[in-house]
Amino acid sequence: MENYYLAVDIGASSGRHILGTVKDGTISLEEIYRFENGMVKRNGHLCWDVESLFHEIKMGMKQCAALGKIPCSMGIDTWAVDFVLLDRDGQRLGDAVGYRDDRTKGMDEKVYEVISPEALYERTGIQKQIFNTIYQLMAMKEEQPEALSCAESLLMIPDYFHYMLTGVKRQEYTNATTTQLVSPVTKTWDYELIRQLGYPEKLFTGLSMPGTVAGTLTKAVQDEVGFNCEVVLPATHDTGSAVMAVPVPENGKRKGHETEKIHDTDDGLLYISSGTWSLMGTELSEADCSAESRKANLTNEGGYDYRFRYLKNIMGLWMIQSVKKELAAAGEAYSFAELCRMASKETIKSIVPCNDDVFLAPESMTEAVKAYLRESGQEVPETAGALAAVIYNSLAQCYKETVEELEAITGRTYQAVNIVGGGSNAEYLNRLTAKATGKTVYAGPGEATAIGNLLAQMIRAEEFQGLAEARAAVYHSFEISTYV
Ligand code: ADP
Ligand code: LRH
Repeated sequence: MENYYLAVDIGASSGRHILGTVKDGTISLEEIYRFENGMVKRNGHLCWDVESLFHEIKMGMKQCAALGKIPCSMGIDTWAVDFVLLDRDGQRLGDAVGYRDDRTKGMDEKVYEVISPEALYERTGIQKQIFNTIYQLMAMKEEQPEALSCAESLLMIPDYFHYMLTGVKRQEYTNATTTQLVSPVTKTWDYELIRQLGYPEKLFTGLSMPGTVAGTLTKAVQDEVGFNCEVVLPATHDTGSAVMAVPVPENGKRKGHETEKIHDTDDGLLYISSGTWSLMGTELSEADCSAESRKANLTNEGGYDYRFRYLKNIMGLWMIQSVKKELAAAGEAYSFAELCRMASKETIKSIVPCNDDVFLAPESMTEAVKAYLRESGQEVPETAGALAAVIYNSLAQCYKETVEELEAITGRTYQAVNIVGGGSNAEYLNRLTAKATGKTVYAGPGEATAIGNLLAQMIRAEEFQGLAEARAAVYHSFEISTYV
C-alpha cells in the first residue's frame, strides 16, 4: 500500500486539496476538494476571509476521512506577502488585509526615510512591490501602532493555517523571504533592518525550512476531521512549491530528443509559474543583489534547498480573471477556455504594459485596459474576444521582454520556457509565448503548485532522494504539451 500525502494549495483565485501517492517512482494525483477564493471588503479594506478558508481546509480534510484515504502528512501553501498578527493568547488581531488593498500607498517613501531603495535591494535582493510585507508593516506602524505593539507573533497566511491545525507557531523560510526582511546571505531575518524600521523584533523568530515537521493535528481538529497526521512544511510560498515541480528530465534529455542534450537542466531552467500572477525566471545558487538586477526589478526569492528563484512578477492572469468576472456580471459568461478561443480569432494588435500599477486593483479591469489604449492612441477592443486578445498578447510581450532581461543579466541563453500552473492550460497564450520569445514552450503540469507541495513531503519521507530526482519524476509522471 502506498502512502497518501495531502497538499492544500490555496491560490488567490481558488484552493484545492490534492492527494498524492508514489508508485515505482511515478507520482499520481487525486483532487478531492476545491473551493473559490478572492479578497473581500471588510472594515474598509480588501481582506482575505481566513475563517472561511480555514473552514474549507477542514472540509477538504474531512473528505480524506470520507474516502478512507488518510494522509501520513499534509502541508499548506498560499500566495505570499500577507500575514496576521496574534496576541499573547494566540488570538488573531484584526483582519488579514490582502495585498491588493491600498493601505501601502506612500509607504515606500516612509521606508525610504529609513533606508534607501538601493541599500534595501542590496540587503534583501527582493523586487520592489508596493504590497511587500515591509510596506504593509509600515502601513500598520503609521495607522495602527497599537495593534503592532500589542502583537506577540506575526504569522504569514500558511504559517497561520499550520498554527490553527497544530497549535505550533512556525515561520517558514521561503514565504518569509517575500517580506523583504530576510537576508539572502545569512538566510534569516535581517534584525538590523527590522530594528531600523522600528518593527517589534519579537515578531521575527527562527525560520523553518520546507520538510520540517511542524507537529500533528490538535485534538480539536482531529475530532472534527476524523484523523490525525503530521503537518510537514512545504515551500509555503505557492511560487516556491510551483517551481519545485518544474519538470526537468534526467540529464536534460527529453523524450524523442534523447540524442540532443536540451539545455534545461536545473542550471538553465527558464519557467513561468502561471496563475493569478505570472512569475517568470530561473534558479540561482546565490542571490544577485546588483544594481543592474534592481533596475530590471528582478527578485531573489528564497527556495527549497536554499536555491533562489530569480524572477519577475508579471501581473498575470489576474487581468483575464477580472475581465471574465466583469463580463459575467454584465450577462456575458465565458469560461477561460472560451475566452482563449475567442481571442485567438482576433487580429487586434494593441498592447498594454501589464505591470503598470493601474492594473493592480482597478475598479474595472475592462475600463482600465480601454482607457490605457485610448490614451496611448491604440485600437480599443469592442468585443470580449478582442479584449481578451489584448490581454494575452500583452502578457506574451511582457514575457519576451523579461526573457531578454534575464538572458542579459545571467549571461545565459535559455532553450525553452517551462510553463506550469493553471495558466499552462491557456493554449492560445502558450502559442503566443512561443512566438514572442522564439523559444519552445513546454506547458504543464497545471497543478504544479500542489505537486511541489507534495514533493517537499515526499522527499522528507524519502520517496525521492532530493529535488533533482523529484523533478525527473514530475517529468515522466505528467503530460506536458510542446509548442514550437
Ligand atoms: P491561482 O493558484 O493563482 O489561483 P491557478 O494556478 O489555479 O491560479 O490558475 C488559474 C488560471 O488559469 C485562471 O485564472 C485561468 O486564467 C487559467 N486557466 C485555467 N484553465 C484554463 C483553460 N482551460 N483555458 C485557459 N485558461 C485557463
Ligand atoms: C503568486 C504569488 C506571487 C506573489 C503574489 C503576492 O500566487 O505568491 O509569488 O508575488 O502571489
